[in-house]
Amino acid sequence: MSASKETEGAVAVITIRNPPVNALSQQAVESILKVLKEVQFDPAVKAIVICGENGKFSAGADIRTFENIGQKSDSLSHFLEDVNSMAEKSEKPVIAAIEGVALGGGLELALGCHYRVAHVKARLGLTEVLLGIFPGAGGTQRLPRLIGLLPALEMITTGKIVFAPVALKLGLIDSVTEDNTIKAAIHFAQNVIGKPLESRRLCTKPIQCPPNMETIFNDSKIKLKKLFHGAISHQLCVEAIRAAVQLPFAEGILKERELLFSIFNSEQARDQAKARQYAFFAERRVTKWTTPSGANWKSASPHPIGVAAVIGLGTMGRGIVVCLAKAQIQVIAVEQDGKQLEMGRKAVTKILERETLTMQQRGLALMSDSFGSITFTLDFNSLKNADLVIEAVYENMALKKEIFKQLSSICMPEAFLCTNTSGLNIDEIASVTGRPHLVIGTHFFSPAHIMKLLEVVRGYHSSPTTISTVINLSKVLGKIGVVVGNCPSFVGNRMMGPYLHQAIFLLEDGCYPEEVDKVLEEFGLAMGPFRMSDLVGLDVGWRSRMESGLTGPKLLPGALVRQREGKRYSPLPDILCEKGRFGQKTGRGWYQYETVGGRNAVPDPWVQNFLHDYRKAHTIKQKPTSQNEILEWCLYPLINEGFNVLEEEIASGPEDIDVIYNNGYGWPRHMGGPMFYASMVGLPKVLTKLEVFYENNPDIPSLKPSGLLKKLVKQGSPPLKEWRSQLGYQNSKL
Ligand code: T1G
Ligand code: NAD
Repeated sequence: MSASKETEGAVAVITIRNPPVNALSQQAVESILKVLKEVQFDPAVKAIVICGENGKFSAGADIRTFENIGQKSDSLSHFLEDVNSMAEKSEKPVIAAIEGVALGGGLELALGCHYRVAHVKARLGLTEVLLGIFPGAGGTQRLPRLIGLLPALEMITTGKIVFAPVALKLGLIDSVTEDNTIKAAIHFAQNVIGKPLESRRLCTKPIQCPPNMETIFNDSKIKLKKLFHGAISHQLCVEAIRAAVQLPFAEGILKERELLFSIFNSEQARDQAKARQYAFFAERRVTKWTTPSGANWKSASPHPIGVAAVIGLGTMGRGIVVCLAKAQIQVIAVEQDGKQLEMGRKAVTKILERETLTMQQRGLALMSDSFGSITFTLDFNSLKNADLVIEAVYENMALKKEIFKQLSSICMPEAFLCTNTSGLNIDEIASVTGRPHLVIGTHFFSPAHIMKLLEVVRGYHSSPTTISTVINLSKVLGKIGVVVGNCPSFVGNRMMGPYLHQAIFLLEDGCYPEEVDKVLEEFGLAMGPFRMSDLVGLDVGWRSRMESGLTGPKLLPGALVRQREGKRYSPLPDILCEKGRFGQKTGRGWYQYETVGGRNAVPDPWVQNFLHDYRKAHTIKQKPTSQNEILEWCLYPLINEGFNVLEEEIASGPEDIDVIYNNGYGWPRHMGGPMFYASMVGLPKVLTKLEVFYENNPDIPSLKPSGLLKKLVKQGSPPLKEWRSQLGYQNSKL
């Protein structure tokens, strides 16, 4: 952990060294400060270049030292600002040579430099807000002075990362190179030796401000509130930028410090920061997968995938084709008939056109001007060339088995066979093939080209190489793969079950859809259960309930309306479907929409009357339910199912579940994930509530407290990072 100096003629090159990402620990910053002072006083040095070792400038403050988030990051930020200020005041030009990443404090350091030269593939951003804090080393004061108020507001409040070509357009950097960045920066430095530096010091630069600034700040706060419900750091970013506009630089720096300090002084803001930082490390943790049999990320090597095939180009298949093509993988896209093939082709082309536009806007076209080629075909024999096949046909076991049987005889013996099923038994699908060790679930989320999550469902026979190959593929696709076990609905959807049932029971008991949704959306979920059900389509669940005889023609005669096999059952969603209310796709569901396919959910008086009549017909007494009760009724059963999932070794740790919820189910990151949230609420409280719920509702089995939850409480509720050690196999072979 150090910074070293070499000289190239009159140019001193300071290299930051703190692998793997040159994070700015206290020691690293001290070291930079020391070398920077040294070169200031060296008469032979006429210009200074700052760079990072191993192709990375710096990923900012060392998050590993944030355990005591308050004190550490606060003092580190002050210290880093001293370095930035020293670089800025230097009488010798200081040039940042940016390769790889300049994020958070890394970019703040670069902003203290007089010039910035970046490699074309470098990524730059003030990402602190995503960790629940905000730039505390002058970033909120310097960035608006450099690139203007509006772009700075966007970058700082959202943590947006830009690639070098866009950074150049924004004026964030002075030069882009495709060659050796350090050499380019040295060359740049030689050319600016002796030139006046005053205009290069951002601390002296005025901010160009539009006249309607107050409106801009207020609108920004409203927008951020909608995007990140209840998240404090985003709002504080706006205040810090407001200070940059209203105050002289030195006072702005003090205000930035004061605001940062306010995060550490507020319990809620501190908890949010802890949750975000936990979520960051949880995503890294899940890459180190392990299975009950002892296979793990270290023991298996992935196979590269050059050619992939997708079967079925419906909602999911088309998105999957796009992901693969964008990752420059050659794709064979197969459909069952000409009409579906043509529809699939058109849909894929349209998404790719949109993606190209977005990539151009983000300055990415320079790097990847081509997608992997796509062959659209009806010919299953073309699958013989694929290294890996992803099946995405209708959710029907007989059909899937038929297809896997065919794949087993057509595909190369070493080809991996994946299914996108959202909950069917992987082992049953694998059983019809001659290679169950190469069969695995790849559960993408809709829209597949956007959602970051991939549940990788290991079957009983899935080999470590198969798991490793799919996890590696998820990285290549820019996704986060989480290895889970094989059980009905896997992890995410399985935990959704009790949550959705409970939300519907709340309607029977007196709530309205908009009331329940509001509570969960204010909590921070991207969508409440009813808006989400309307988006997915109520018919999806209805069909599966009909299939399993819970409703429809297969329902046994004499079944009670509100009970199935002794358990509480609500027929409300079935009745809505019988009335043709499938959600957005029919313009009516739990809400009404302005048009068929409309997205703007409006409370529907019809639903309110219907619920009123239903309660009356079934003599259900309307119970008043507080907002907090709604939250607990919905979230605690979901969390309880999470503990069951852990106990059954379906997920290997609480981090796995939280990563799934943060990336696939719109769980707010500043709440960490459902298991992290449970640990913050306190396990004894969650358990006590569930015990009461279950005692009063013995006909709802999902309320029965999980054995693992009880065990953890009995052991004094250890911190989340110790839960794994309570599970059967975790970490045993790591
Ligand atoms: N500190 C410590 N470790 C870090 C780190 C950091 N800032 N960034 C990454 N790592 C570790 C990571 O845990 C992993 O470790 C390894 O590096 C490789 O990362 C003063 C207070 C840089 C884009 O928000 O976004 O500056 O798991 O697997 O996919 O105002 O990591 O192998 O043991 O993610 O190539 C702001 C966070 C800090 C950047 C690389 N900085 N990092 O992605 O590899 S706050 C950030 C990232 C701050 C200032 C404030 C990404 C990456 P391990 P990786 P990657
Ligand atoms: P879909 O109905 O939109 O598309 C299925 C496609 O498969 C259709 O285009 C159909 O023509 C094609 N197909 C059917 N039989 C075929 C055959 N024999 N050969 C080739 N193509 C055939 O379905 P979807 O929503 O894309 O779902 C596909 C799979 O993904 C299902 O298993 C589903 O459970 C799962 N899934 C869906 C979602 C979602 O939100 N829609 C999310 C995750 C997983």
